[in-house]
Parts: sequence; C-alpha cells; structure tokens
Amino acid sequence: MPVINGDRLLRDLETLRTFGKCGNGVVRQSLSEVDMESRRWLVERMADAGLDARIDGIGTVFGRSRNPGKALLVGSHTDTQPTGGWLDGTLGVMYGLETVRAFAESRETRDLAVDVASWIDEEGTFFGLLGSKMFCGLVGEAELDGASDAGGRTLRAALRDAGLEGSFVERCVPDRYRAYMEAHIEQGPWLEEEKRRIGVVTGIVGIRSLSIRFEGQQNHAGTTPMARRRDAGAALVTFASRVHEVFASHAGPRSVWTIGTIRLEPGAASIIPGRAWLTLQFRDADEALMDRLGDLVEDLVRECNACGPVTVSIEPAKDRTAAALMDAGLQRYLEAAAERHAPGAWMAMPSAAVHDAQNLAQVLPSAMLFVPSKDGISHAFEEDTSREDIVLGCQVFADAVASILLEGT
Ligand code: HGY
Ligand code: MN
Ligand code: MN
Repeated sequence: MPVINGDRLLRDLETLRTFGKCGNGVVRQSLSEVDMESRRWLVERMADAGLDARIDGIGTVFGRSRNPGKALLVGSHTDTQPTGGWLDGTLGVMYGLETVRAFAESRETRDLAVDVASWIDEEGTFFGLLGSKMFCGLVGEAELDGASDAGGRTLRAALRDAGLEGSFVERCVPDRYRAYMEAHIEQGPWLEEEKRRIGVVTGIVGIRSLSIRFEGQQNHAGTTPMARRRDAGAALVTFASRVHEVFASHAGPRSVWTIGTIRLEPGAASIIPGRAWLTLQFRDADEALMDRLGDLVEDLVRECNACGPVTVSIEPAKDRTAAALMDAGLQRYLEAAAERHAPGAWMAMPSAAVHDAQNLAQVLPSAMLFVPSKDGISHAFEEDTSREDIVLGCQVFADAVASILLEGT
C-alpha cells in the first residue's frame, strides 16, 4: 500500500499557512489577493504532482489526473473564515495532494486516478459552499448575481477583479468517478474526549442562515421620549432573546443556533438606531425539524410586527444546505484503514460542521474522515491538531482511497 511522506505533507501545510498568516491563525477569505496567490501556488504544487491543474471560473482549484480508469475525487477548501484556523479545509486538500504523490511512488498505485479540488468559498464569504455547489449543479447563475460579502462587494466584481470572469467552470461528470472523499479536522471536542485519533463520519448536519432586518426611526438619544421611539436596536434585542426562548423549547437534542452578527445603523452612542440587522444560523440533521424552526422565526416576526413600533422582516436566506448521510460502503473502507493504522483508536461519528462533502453526496457516493482538534477549538486562531495526528490521518486516508480504487481492478 502507498506510504505517505509526513514531512512533505507538513511542509506544504506550513507553506500554505503563510498565505494570510496572522499569529497562529490565517486570514485568507475567498478571492482576496492572498487567497488568489495561494491558489496559484496550489496549482503549481498540483502540476508538480503530475495533475492537470487550473483555477476555474468560480475560483475552485481543480487538479485532474492523467491516469486511465474510474477516478476518485478528493477535495476540501483553502479559503478561511474572517479569522480562521490554519487547518480548516487545508488539511483535506493537502491530504489529496499527498495521496497523489504517494500513489505515484508505489508500483501498486501509480496508475490509479485521483483528482484533487480546493472548492472556492466553503466558508461563505460570498456564498456558502459555493465551489462544491457549482461543481454539483446545486446553484444557479441568478443566485450568484445576488451574492456579496459583508462589505457589500459582489461576487461578480470579485471574480472580475481576480481575472476569472468568463472562464470555464468545472462541472461534475459522475461517470468519471468511483467516489468523493474528504478529510477534515473535527472542529469539535469529541475525538479528544473519547481518546480517539480518527473519526469516520456517518452524516453531516444541514444548515440554514437567515438575515433579519429591523426598520425603525433614527432620532436623538436624549430628546426623544421613550414612548415615542421607534428603536430598531431595542427591537433587535427583544427579537434575539425571543429566538433563544422559543428555539430552546422546540429544538432537538443536536440542534444548534447562533446569532453571529448584529449591526446597528448608524451605530453611535447618542443616536437611536434607525435600522438594525442580525444573522440567525441554525443547524440539525433533521430537515423537517429545521423547517419547523424556520416557521417559528416567521411566527416571531409576525409577533413583533403585531406589537410594533418597528417593522421586522426576513431577508432571503443567505446559505441553505441540506443534511446528508455518508455512503455506508465507503465508511467501511475508512474503518478498515483506521483499524489497520490506529487499532481501537477510531470511532464513527456525525459532523456538526457543514462540509463540501454534503453537496458531493448529492451526485456521488461520498465519505469523510476526521482528525482531532486540540481542545475542540476551530474558527479561531487557536485551532490546531498534533503533527502526529495530521500524519496518521493522511496515511489512513490514502490507504482507504487505494483500497477503494484497487477493489475490483
Ligand atoms: O461552519 C461550518 O460548519 C464550516 O466550518 N464552514
Ligand atoms: Mn470552517
Ligand atoms: Mn471547513
């Protein structure tokens, strides 16, 4: 079986980390200059590994194998949250590259075909899980026309500035592939708490993100009597506390919800906010339950509008991705490889984070492997994984990929 080169893997992960390095973390949001620099570097590394590599028209870096036969597609992402960790996404892309190189160095695997992708904008700077949704035909051009970042810069303008406008966009040709596999850091505490080193993912949660808008009247914070105010900020705070009350009594055991951004306009201590917005994101493996939570949000909007004096509305959902189960057959290959390299130190587990694999699962048999996150921390500069776990995870991953492609050859 192929033997991965741990030093080479770690060296490339550390080099990729330098693009947007900020303390121990990384700031490398989709289509930023530093993101495009990192994508050009990744194209070179893929080409060095013998792949036909390019950045496609939406920003995804795609490396296609020249080898014959059914291929296995490996991917993840290299864009980050506004303040992100160095391994979120990058681990899975570099596992794919290292798998290609290790396969080339082994007589048994050198003719196997493995394509590697770094899907653009998994983190939703413009549009959540954008690259994998485009590849799988899950998003239309009209939705992209409305996509913009937090500062109001449109996706179209960012693609134009990056020189990508009008370039060919990679689309999935299902017949080419045996399966899709993605490795990722767990981003939670469970592997560490259970003293396991490998996670085999059983399923991935769905996600909904809503933007709630509050329209009141900007006015003087001193001269405006309380009874005459239309304070958008006060309405937002009331709404937010009602969300936590109502969701807590209707959510499921694995439901999570987050009010991650709040904006008051104009945002000055002596001015009553005339407008306000909050983003409400919720997740669960049960789509019907998420539909019910969405209905509860609409009930709360009606409740707030009934008592006034601020007008509340829901702006079109920014990100919506369905929950997905991972392929049972592929999980067996990951379990067998984990048992070979980490006997008794692995476990099957759900993913509470969303991943590109849940889009690929709509068009290909798909599976995921997790490695532990130190202290369960992610989406923060403190995100880290031990070097030993990073290298072990890659060997297990490459082993499983080889078994899948060699089966039946
Ligand atoms: O939010 C998530 O689950 C992913 O890390 N973007
Ligand atoms: Mn992330
Ligand atoms: Mn990620």
